[in-house]
Amino acid sequence: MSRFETLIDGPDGRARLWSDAVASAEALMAELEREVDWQTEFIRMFGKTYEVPRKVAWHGDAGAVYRYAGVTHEPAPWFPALERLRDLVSERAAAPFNSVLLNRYRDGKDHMGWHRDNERELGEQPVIASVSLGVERRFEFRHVTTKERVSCRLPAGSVLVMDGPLQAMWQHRLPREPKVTEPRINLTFRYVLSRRTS
Ligand SMILES: O=C(O)CCC(=O)C(=O)O
Repeated sequence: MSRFETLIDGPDGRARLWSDAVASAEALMAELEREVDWQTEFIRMFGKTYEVPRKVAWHGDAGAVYRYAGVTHEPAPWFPALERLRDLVSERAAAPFNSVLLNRYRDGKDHMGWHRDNERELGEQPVIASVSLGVERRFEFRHVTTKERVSCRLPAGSVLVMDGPLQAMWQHRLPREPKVTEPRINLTFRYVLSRRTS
């Protein structure tokens, strides 16, 4: 197994980064740009509707329905490139995944604010594996009580695995980088516990 860097490791969770885990990252990026039905998403906050500053898609097993920020995501089916990535990150993380959230950042103005992946349907201590393609961007963690920060860069082909109580104890974000003009795609593989029965 290839080498990784430990970004966070302690009683409040763990984050490990494999910088060069995905082969043919450029070709994969091009395939996802082409094949994925990228959606514009809107969220409602403080009585107003905002366009989310990135494009999104949700793929996974039938029934892996995921709700966040008041939005319900019905999964589109897996396709071979996503299945190959799922199997790769599953091995790195030593955990199964039944779904993936894809985010496409058109440039450095697109971003994701501070949040935790702590929705109920992800369970108590979710394992999240995050694959980056395209332009390198900065990624930050902030501890919820001590406010300690940990920052790293996520290059194309990297895999970041977050596990243990990390999602309870640390927030994360992808900040704006106004000088960045190239796109980036991120895929966060997750295991959604709730399955719709009807
Ligand atoms: O694009 C990224 O690296 C961050 C994605 C993320 O935080 C998420 O999907 O919850």
